[in-house]
Amino acid sequence: MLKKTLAGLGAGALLLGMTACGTEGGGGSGGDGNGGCVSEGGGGASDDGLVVGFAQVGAESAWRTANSESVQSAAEADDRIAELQFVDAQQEQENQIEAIRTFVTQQVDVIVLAPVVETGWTDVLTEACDAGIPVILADRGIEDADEDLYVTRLGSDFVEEGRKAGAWTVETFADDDNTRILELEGTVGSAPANDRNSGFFDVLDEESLPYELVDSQSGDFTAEGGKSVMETFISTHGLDDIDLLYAHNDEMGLGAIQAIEEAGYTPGEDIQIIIVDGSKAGFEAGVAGKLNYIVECNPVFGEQLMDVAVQVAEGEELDKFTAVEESVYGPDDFEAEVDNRQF
Ligand code: GZL
Repeated sequence: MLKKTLAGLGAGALLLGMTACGTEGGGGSGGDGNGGCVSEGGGGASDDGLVVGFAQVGAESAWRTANSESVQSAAEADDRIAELQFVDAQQEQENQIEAIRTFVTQQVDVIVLAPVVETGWTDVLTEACDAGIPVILADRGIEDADEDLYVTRLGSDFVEEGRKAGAWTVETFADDDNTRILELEGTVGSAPANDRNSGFFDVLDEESLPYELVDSQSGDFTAEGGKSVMETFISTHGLDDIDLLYAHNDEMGLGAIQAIEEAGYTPGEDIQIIIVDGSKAGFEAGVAGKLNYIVECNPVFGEQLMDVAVQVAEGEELDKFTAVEESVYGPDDFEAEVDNRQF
């Protein structure tokens, strides 16, 4: 039975420590990182199991909540894991940096980071490396310059997600002489925002679709942000000449749908809408005809992450990136899939 305690950590970050009753966390025994950071560790778990520190982005979306639940329940069920020290960084990079420094001080065996943005990690990941603690990236990535400071990334191929959205757009608007697009971008500087943008427009350009990006702003992956930005789009551009809204996640797309309806337009008809994630709420909006395409981004990879943590602690060589399986869904799929959604 694992005991859960909740303690404040830094400016608003929440530390959730799960420990087997009576079992203390293990010392750092970091595995051999791939690339430049090779620690003398690699001794694997102590007799009690691994102590894993996880610096999570926050709780901004259904996707994030499902991801946290998947990781926490997988750690709780896995006898190889003695303790998961979970920090909700409230979407603030400084909270994640502080959490990593705490993990180093406590000499956890493995650090897992879901980096809120791609840059600003060199110093703190070097500190983890110097302490002999291997780092795994979960979900989002960081800039290539720092790729030697983590062992592997387990998560989605965000460029491919953008390409899938682009391919549907090219097919859907193939006969139009100019497709006018609004884009709701994710958190500024984050890998999913950067890559879902580049993948999408790469395909439109490769296929020579005539289009105009009328406006693009970040809604920070939240419903409030999506609604607010969409209200600004509507007041600035109107919707009469807009063909498509490309929202980088469900929450922003659902927030935008509220704004579109409040402005007297019919989402899914007056303006076609693409969302990325595939939450139950997203599929319910699809069943209601309020959006037109869903690119799946899978948050349920907790068990796979525990396997990777054990492999890393034991110093196994791993590929730099492991993609989780994901699909796409159109209007003919929404009804059949909605009850299968896990978040
Ligand atoms: C993608 C993940 C994104 C989701 C959003 O892997 O980082 O962050 O698409 C979440 O819903 O906020």
